[in-house]
Amino acid sequence: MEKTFFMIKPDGVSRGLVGQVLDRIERRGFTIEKLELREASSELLRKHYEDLVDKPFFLDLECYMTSAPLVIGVISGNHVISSWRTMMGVTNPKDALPGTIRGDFAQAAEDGGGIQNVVHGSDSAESAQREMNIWFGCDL
Ligand code: DAT
Ligand code: MG
Repeated sequence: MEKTFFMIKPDGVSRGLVGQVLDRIERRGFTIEKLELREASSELLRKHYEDLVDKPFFLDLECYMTSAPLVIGVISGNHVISSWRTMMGVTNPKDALPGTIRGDFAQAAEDGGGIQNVVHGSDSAESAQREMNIWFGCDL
């Protein structure tokens, strides 16, 4: 049984989409193992997105992710890491297919604007373990 780390990002929380996202997780048969409403500190975010801190869009990303509370959690199930990525849809809502969370709930950014795409999910078993450690640490 796999576990993955997920988030409902500040746009998802402030737009009132928490229930609909959790509903999709439960409908799919995945188990919610952990769930918390959190304010993300810049320090934690820099760890979480350590591969992106040097990108030109990082400041936008940091402002977006610290703009309002987010929901973090751990879900488990068979092949949950890749299945949750499929349920989310691709990174840019412009290209996300209908039926995916990003394709159903997110809108493409203005040209040059930052991406707000409602949800996060770890992209591998290594990332899942790393992100669970960052956000839940000893609490796991
Ligand atoms: P994902 O969230 O699909 O795993 P990622 O890990 O490559 O995508 O990027 C993390 C977040 O950073 C993404 O959800 C939105 C933002 N982002 C990524 N690429 C971007 C870009 N080219 N312009 C603006 N924001 C971007
Ligand atoms: Mg990613």
